[in-house]
Amino acid sequence: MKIFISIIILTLFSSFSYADKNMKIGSKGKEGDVTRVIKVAMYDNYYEPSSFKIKAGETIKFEVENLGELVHEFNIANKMMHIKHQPEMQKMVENEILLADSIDKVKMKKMAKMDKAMGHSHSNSVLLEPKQKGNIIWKFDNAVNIEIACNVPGHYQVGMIAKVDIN
Ligand SMILES: [Cu+2]
Repeated sequence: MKIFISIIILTLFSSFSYADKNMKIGSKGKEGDVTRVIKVAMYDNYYEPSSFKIKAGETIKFEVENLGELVHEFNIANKMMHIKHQPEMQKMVENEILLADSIDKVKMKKMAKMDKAMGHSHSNSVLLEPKQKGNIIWKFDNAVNIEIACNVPGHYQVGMIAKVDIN
């Protein structure tokens, strides 16, 4: 019973802390609505390009490639969401799901059954091992104060943040 309750609390906590529907960050976009494709490279610890100019309402496909030697995240959110997401990433490190240069996918899947946050399944984020590629299609409607950042522990703190101008 105790375990059951803590699972519920964890689930509630992670859904409140991260996937807040009232956050004005835009929403997951559809392939057919894509108006522009932007290629992004992730290095240790920065993005190339390091800033983005976006028109309000635009649907962008980000083709992200990790060219660094560490695991990196490309996460479209705002500062508050990044700060709230960081303890989840820290917990993934503590559970040895998230390693410096790899992700233990088997452990990730297993842990995600107990704690959804450990699955790192977010439509606004892609978490990539070195040499991996991933895409995010994002519709920038009703999006304010956006930051694209990496929440692998320590990376946000050393400035792995890309500025996003929306107008
Ligand atoms: Cu990073």
